[in-house]
Amino acid sequence: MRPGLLHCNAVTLDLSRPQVMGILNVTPDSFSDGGVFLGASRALEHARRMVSEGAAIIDVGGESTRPGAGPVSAGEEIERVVPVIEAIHAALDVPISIDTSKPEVMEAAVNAGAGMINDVRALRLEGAMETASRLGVPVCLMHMQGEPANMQQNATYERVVEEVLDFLTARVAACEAAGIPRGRLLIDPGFGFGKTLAHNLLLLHELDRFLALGLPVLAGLSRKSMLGAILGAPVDERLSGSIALATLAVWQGARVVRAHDVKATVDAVRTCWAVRTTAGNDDFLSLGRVS
Ligand code: PT1
Repeated sequence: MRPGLLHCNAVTLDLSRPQVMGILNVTPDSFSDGGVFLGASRALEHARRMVSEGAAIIDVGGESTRPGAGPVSAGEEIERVVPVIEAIHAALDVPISIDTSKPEVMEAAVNAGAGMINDVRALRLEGAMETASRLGVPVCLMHMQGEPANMQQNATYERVVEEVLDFLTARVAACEAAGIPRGRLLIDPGFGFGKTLAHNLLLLHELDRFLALGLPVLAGLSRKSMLGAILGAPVDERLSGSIALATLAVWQGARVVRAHDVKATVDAVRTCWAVRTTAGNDDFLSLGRVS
């Protein structure tokens, strides 16, 4: 088994180079898609377009986790995501991740064809760890302080990078203890999840320190409010800023960039990687090493 190849339910995700994860929100209140992709056929159409633009994985989410978002029941989440996952799984040979924290949704999504779990709560909900272990698919563990409903109200850290690193290190150990091997894990510092602009900037500036865990790093920066704060731009005018942040993340070693604007992000990621891996930088090709 080649290092950097993740097996996602009969399809593989090649993380020997950085890849783009295309965002597919199936929530009525999606923060920038406005619920436009409700309905499995429209969702499939959007997934097909993202794959044609170079997305290596499609992230399907039925619970909004943007700041201020409220909770959704497991039944509602399953009703939103399962038809979409079934449609993509039947039509496209692309890995599908399920963006959820609920064990019932993880189970229904993997049974419908999802091949990865993307959990912003890092398997901390009751039953999530055991379910993810039993399902046997790769898992992305993300850091969040608080809950989406209130996470931006009182974000405090003494040393944000160290605290996020310690949290992820502990969650990786908990996964290993529960029978999820390291080779099945990705880590994510959780940009915008209980972090001020200063925290987000420092986490991105120091992102290469997360490579010390020896696991692929995922970065979700697309259209986020840190760009609103930097640029003073509304959510539909953050493309150039999103591309700049994606480029910086890949330069620092991120292997998955979660993005709305797939074509532009794929071009930026490929270009950045060409420079990053040119003569003298080939040690950067091996996962988890800082050049
Ligand atoms: C993310 C992520 C995610 N982000 C992973 N999954 C969201 N692994 C959903 C804002 O500040 O970064 N990594 N799933 C979307 N959540 C947010 C959070 C959207 C903050 C917007 C903001 O604007």
